Amino acid sequence: MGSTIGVKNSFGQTKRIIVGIIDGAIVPELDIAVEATMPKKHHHFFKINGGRPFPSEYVQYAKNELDNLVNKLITFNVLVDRPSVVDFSKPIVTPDWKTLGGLYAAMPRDILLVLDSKIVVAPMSWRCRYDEIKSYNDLLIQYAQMGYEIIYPIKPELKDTLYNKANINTKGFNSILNETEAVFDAADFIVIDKTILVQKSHVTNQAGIDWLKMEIGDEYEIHLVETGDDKPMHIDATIVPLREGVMLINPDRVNINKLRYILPIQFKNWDFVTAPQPIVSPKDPPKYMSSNWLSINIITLDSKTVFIEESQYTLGELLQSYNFDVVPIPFKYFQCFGGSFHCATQEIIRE
Ligand code: DAV
Repeated sequence: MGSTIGVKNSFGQTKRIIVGIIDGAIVPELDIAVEATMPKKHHHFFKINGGRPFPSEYVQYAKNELDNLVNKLITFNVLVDRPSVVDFSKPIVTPDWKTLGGLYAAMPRDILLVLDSKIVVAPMSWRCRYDEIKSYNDLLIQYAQMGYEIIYPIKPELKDTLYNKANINTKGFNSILNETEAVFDAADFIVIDKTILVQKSHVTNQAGIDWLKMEIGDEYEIHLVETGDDKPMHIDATIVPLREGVMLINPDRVNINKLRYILPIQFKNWDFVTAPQPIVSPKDPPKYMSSNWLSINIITLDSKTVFIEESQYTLGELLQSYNFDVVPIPFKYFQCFGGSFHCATQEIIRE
């Protein structure tokens, strides 16, 4: 390994990446935060199974898919790190509240925001994710020894007073979070060199964005992006930068003309590419925690190579027409858990 650390170029060659694990994944209970974001048709599943393990056959298949993804990354000479297995089956207890259990360490994109050689640990707003960082502590110690600066915001308390229950079912997006403390998930941010795009969502509030501005604002320009996502939680199935000058767009959530208008000047000449509708089969396992738009939750390893779910061939054809080398990979069972390739990974070194 050379001496380079950090993500030097957002579209550069990926050299080191974290891939999440699905071991011991626990179903979150249907609290306000989960109810606000999870598909209505699965609310009953959360109500009945909250605090218990996810169906073991889905976990096992997803684990195989993750291992296959890791092997694929290795063939591209990428060094892969994995979080540690911790027990998510125990309740999380604070003086103010108690959960039935934790969640998983499947989605490093949600919890770690990598800004060159700074790693910000997201102050997440789901109570079941309060201790999720434990799975990453061994890695963070290693990264600190390599020269990364690990940044911890004030840990949010996540008291009842943070959540506006009345906003769960309003028409259009009204966040269930108020501004009583700073919270965000890293997956609501897109980092393109020194520009950061961020959306407010049901897991990211203005106080969280302001905290990040205060922490890194001299070095990075942070731009708020509003989309038409009426249940926003993470921006990475809505707008997906692919390489310098090319951004994939979810046409159900984003009006390209509006987006072009609100983005800063450096995006004026970018190609905004309309993604095809997701390909869905009745035989697909349930997407308990997301929409079908996980189809565009893809990763670009460098400015040419893109990993997509193998069933999304219309997306593959579109990307090929933009001169990408498309690598189709099976990932349907992992998608039961709320993410796809982008959520399941976090680049640590990119040159
Ligand atoms: O359902 O579109 C996907 C992103 C999850 N990290 C959705 C959200």
